[in-house]
Amino acid sequence: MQSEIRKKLLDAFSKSGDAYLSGQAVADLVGCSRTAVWKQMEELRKEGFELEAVRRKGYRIMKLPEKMTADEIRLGLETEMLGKNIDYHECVDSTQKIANQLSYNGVADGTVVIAEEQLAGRGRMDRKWHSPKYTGIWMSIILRPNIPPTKAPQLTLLTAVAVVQAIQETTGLFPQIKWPNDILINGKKVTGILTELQAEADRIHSVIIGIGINVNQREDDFPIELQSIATSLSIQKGAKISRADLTRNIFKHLEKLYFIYLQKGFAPIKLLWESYATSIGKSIKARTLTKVIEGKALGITDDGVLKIEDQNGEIHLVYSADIEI
Ligand code: BTX
Repeated sequence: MQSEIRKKLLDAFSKSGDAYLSGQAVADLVGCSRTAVWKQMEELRKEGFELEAVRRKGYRIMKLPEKMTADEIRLGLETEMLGKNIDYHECVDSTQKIANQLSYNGVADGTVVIAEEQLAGRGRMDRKWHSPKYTGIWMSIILRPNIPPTKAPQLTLLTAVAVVQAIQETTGLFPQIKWPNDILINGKKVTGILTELQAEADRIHSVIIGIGINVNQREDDFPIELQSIATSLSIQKGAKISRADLTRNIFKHLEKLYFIYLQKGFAPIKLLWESYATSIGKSIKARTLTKVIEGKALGITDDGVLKIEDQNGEIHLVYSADIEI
């Protein structure tokens, strides 16, 4: 109940922008007493929101908190289902672990687990994902699409497109995608995506999409071994970036593409993905678990599988690999 009031309250402030909202107007919009409104305002203040209260005019939000709270993300959120339910944590081992558990317990489609810091952030194949406090976006999104498990890799590609679009909209930077899931700026990794499944042989229960974005790290916030391969949006932009704005934009773009995908399939997403891909048409080396394939990246199949043509003209389909360009 309290959180419902809070959601409506933030919704009202999102719509009012810089204008003041009177206590009575808020109470009417939210559908509760003025005392309840006042209590919620105090809660927002405790979270770090700076609120201005002016007699006979009402309230408005002056400054957002340094931390990326769930409420700050909700402020101005335009989605129908994605991010409506946010499970926010200060510090966790891995948001994937929590999302897996929540998903198993039947939580709503579009639920997102977000943490300010991860102590054991996971990459693919049990690799580590460096996730220091207050600097990045570390989140796991739970989706329940009605698709066979074989199609799940398409959602990784779809997510990469959504993240690129959201980064462009929020920062003006132009990232590129390296198959299947790395997002790079100037050749350095700014985002990693990890997709995990809860499924039976022919049916998906849920897809858990883990997204890690380096947002406000400085060069020396990265461990030495990552400094030559990783970067953050703020290093590239030369300015601090609002993590809440970017998160909200990711929800917006991801939901839009996801709805298109559910209606029309992968074809429209594939076109977009190819337009952002850095490796297509180039000579690449794909390291799979069992072998190394060298050749020209021709593109992806309708299922999101990478096609490589080697120097003998033989076409290889690559389902999972690390790519060197
Ligand atoms: P990946 O296997 O493609 O990339 C992992 C590799 O990337 C590491 O071995 C390391 O070389 C490098 N790396 C580690 N941390 C960073 C970083 N912060 N920036 C750039 N490069 C790095 C990519 O796996 C998938 C990552 C998903 C992370 C999200 S965060 C939220 C969710 N929870 C969780 O535990 N994982 C996901």
